Amino acid sequence: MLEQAKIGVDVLLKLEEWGILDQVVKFIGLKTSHRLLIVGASGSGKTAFLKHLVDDDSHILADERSSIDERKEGKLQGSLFELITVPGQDGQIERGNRLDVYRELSRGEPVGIIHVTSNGYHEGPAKLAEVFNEDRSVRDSYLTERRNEEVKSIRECLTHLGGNQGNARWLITLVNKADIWWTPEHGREVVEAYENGSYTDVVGEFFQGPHAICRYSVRNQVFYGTMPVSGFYDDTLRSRDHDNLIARILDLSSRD
Ligand SMILES: Nc1nc2c(ncn2[C@@H]2O[C@H](COP(=O)(O)OP(=O)(O)O)[C@@H](O)[C@H]2O)c(=O)[nH]1
Ligand SMILES: [Mg+2]
Repeated sequence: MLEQAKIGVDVLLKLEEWGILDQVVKFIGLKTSHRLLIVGASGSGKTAFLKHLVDDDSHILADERSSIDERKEGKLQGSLFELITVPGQDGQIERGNRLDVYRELSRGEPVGIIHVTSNGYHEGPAKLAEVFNEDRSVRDSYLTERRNEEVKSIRECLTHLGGNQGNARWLITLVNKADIWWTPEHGREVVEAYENGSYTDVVGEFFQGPHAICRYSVRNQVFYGTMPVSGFYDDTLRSRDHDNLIARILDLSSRD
């Protein structure tokens, strides 16, 4: 979704396949503006995703932590999208900033929410010994703890923006970093855990609007410089997942 981006042919084909091309064409003709909130646990990939969407530059240093919200604007076929990330950490400053942004977004026009998750593969300032076993596999305890953080982050967000009176219009759960966890044998299970597991129960408690779950990967990156990518997630899948996401954003934003 680059500055002044046009909708690509593959996205149009997808919209046609879903039977919503007319709805989206009508919507983009209105050239309206929309707010998108990008939330998620620290290290799940929010900043990289934002840059990837707007600047086409996803290079983020692993220890580049943001303590306040980051905002960028992108135009897609004349419609303006304002994208806002909030910091994921638990520190006082970060939490305060996050809650300020939620309060701001609870007023005015409804908001589309993109929850960035990554099956627990959060990369940040953690010590390698916390993340890896001696044999260099990732500790189950690390992944479990980080997956709990993912649930915590969406619960907190929907506490403020969900509910009958809430300003959340739709939710996309981005299951990011597919380059790490996607394999033909087990990749589907990872996505299903977000579709059917306790994650969905928590979402359902606070939000009854439209919810889509999208596999995604911003880039290939060796996890903590230690664990290589799975090798099954190639550029064809990456661009297909990206088109699917853009089509889904257009679908959800253009519904009445
Ligand atoms: N392997 C992999 N790493 C990613 C992906 N997206 C982001 N990262 C890396 O994960 C780390 C944390 O990303 P960042 O955007 O800072 O996370 P944030 O704390 O949620 O803003 C960075 O080192 C990113 O380069 C991805 O799709 N795959
Ligand atoms: Mg960040």
